[in-house]
Amino acid sequence: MHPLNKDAALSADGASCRICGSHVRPILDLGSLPPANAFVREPNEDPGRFRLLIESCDSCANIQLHDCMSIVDLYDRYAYETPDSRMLTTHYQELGTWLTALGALTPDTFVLEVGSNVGAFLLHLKSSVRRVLGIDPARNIVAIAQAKGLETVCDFFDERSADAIRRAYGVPELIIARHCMAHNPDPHRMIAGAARLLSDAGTLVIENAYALKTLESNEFDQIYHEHMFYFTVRAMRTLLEQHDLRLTHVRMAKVHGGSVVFIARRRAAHAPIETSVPEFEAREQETLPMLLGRFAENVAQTREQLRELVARLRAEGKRVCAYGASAKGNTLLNYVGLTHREIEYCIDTTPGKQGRYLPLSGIPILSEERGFGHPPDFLLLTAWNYRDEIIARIRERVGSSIRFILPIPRVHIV
Ligand code: DWN
Repeated sequence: MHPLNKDAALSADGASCRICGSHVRPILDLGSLPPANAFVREPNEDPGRFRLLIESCDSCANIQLHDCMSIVDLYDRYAYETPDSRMLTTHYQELGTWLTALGALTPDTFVLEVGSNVGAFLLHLKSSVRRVLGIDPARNIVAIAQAKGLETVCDFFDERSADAIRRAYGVPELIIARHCMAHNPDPHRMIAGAARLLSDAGTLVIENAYALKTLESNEFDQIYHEHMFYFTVRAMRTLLEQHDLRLTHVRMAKVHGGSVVFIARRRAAHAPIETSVPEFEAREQETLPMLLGRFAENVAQTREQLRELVARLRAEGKRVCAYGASAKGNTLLNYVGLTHREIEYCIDTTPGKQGRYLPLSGIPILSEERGFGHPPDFLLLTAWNYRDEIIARIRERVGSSIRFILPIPRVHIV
């Protein structure tokens, strides 16, 4: 694991909104937890702990992490590889169909994906467009994408790298940033890069976990150091407008616990604004204060319920393991206080995670082969966002003896 610089990692900007500069107020403090993808080689290895405090802005409805770790420390080497998932594949298909219907994706399109990870989405598109290019800051992850034959630049995306891309590859008609716009303390830098590089009639697509869904469904485990923003539509529009970009469409997607897809074009292109934009914003205005107000209480309740449930099962002699060494799983386990004493091991299909331990909780990560050798009684689904496909696969493989603990939206067993 890449060593974290514990002294120089944090940067906090007083208490102002990093999108519009207004005053922010605290919403929820999860305490100090390890970085969620800091899988360790030894159960007791200390990856450092950093505060997870989120705050909200009444002016632009932005929700943000107060303390931001250095992005070099977070992404120089990176543990997350987009998994093979039926749900994600379906999402890529639906997203492609929508973008095609909007005229944003044609056989003549050059697509740049920001935060392209191992290239799952670009591989899906590659044969049907003119050119695909990825950019991602994690060296180990870029090497995997390149080995699949995907052109991928290893860098952070901003105005500087946007200029380098223009010089080396030309101007993309479509820039897509899926689940990475929140991964930077200053999203203005990424948006500025897109605004500089995009073709005049081009389309910028941003996908991110949707703040309203995170709050409504009590998905507090989405809070970790990589997620420096929890975007609402209003906050995203405020951000885009500062770069002469116009938010024209908004749409929900089922992936990652409920995501939102934003479409933006240059203001000068005079693209019409779909009714989805004001509709989403109206709903946010109506419900956000109430959702923010009760979030901390819901989170505390989940902690108590999950602790009690696992303690009861263990007292009854049941074996409890986890499935999915996800980033969110580490927030869940460490905030709730579950360790290798309660959770025997965690199963995950990512080869690079197997053989390591979850940070702080010290839970070993095993392959499916090893994990299902002697199946547990209960699996805590720490990758609950793939719930249906994971449960179906395990039932097919191991039978129906295993039961599943779902932590979200309320602790329950299926
Ligand atoms: O924003 C982010 C999201 C999109 O991805 C990142 N900051 C980090 C990452 O978050 P995560 O780790 O919570 O994402 P996933 O995709 O929910 O992680 C699922 C984990 O479960 C992965 O380690 C892969 C694993 N998995 C598995 O073992 N078997 C997943 C599936 C679908 C499976 O069948």
